[in-house]
Amino acid sequence: MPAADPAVKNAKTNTSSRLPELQPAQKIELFRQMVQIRHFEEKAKQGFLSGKIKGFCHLYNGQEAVAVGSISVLNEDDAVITAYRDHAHALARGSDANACMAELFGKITGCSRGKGGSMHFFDVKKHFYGGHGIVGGQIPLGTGLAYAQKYLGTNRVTLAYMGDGAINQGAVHEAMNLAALWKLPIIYIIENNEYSMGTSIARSSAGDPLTKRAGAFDMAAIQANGMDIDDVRAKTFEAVSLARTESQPTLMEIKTYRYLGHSMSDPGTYRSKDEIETRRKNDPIEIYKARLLEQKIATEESLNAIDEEALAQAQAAYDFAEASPEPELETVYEDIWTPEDQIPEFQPNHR
Ligand SMILES: Cc1ncc(C[n+]2csc(CCOP(=O)(O)OP(=O)(O)O)c2C)c(N)n1
Ligand SMILES: [Mg+2]
Repeated sequence: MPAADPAVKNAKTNTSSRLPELQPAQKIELFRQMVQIRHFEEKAKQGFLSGKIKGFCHLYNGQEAVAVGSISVLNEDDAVITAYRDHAHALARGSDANACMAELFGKITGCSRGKGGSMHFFDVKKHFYGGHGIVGGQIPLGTGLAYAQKYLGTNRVTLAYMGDGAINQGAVHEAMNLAALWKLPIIYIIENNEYSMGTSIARSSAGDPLTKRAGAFDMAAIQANGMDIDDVRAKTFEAVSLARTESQPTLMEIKTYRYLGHSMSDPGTYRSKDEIETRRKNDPIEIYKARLLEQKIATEESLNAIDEEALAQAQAAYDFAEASPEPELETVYEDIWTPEDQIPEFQPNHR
């Protein structure tokens, strides 16, 4: 895949602050997170195929550098919100892998107490606000998070992710209009994996690049290569700096590719095996691994050990999920929103 274009020229991007160079241990941590997500998804696939995970299940294989790279430039109290392909974002935000796997299994130990499933991970303590099944539905919600962050005088920002299909939803444009008007500290990230279910981007979206849409709102825009975690980090950092220092929104398009079907129920008849095999050769984990080796930051053996550890962790999460109990029937009446249950950090007296 060719490298993504540099910043789109209508961008009012901030070039003053520079992305700090990572320490070797931090680089290895990024590798670890991507590998953790890959193994988690492979286990989820196994759970679904064996009938233990039911309902919807959208996997993230191939897209790991997007969630890990972009979330890695955030502060811990910044907000993250995404669509239904949400396992990676929760894990990159630091959610417990056992609780995530248990959510897939519909168990009470899950991050949404087994009542959300794959599409509805949630972890308020990690400032992760879901996991949303309505295409584009998380974008007005994310815009609301950014509005609250600004209104309450916090210096926090929001990353709101969507797919390349979601950018065509009306509510996305309504939200972007308000974010530009009200100068909200939000970064809209389009994860362009080239498909909306079985429809290729060429058949679903007019206008290339998708960041052109930002021009209508005089909003900053930037593209990144989603197979290169360093590029994702650098570009997201620019957008986050603009949001944090000038309270300006940005539309990002991160070019990526998903290796597996849209969901576990997708037979995948709309693209060729050759296409997938070719794209797998540009794997974000392998690219980063080669870079770490070239920079002599790690050895082949040490990275293989991380891989094995991540596999063992995914297996442990799987075992934990299987052994966990189902939610009691009465829990169906719990966790229903009331004013007293509002998220504490968005209460007016909270800073
Ligand atoms: C409002 C709405 N319309 C249709 C659907 C059915 N649907 C689920 S996923 C999807 C495709 C979205 O593709 P994209 O935004 O590119 O995200 P990706 O799955 O590639 O991550 C569609 C049409 C839905 N969930 N919500
Ligand atoms: Mg897509």
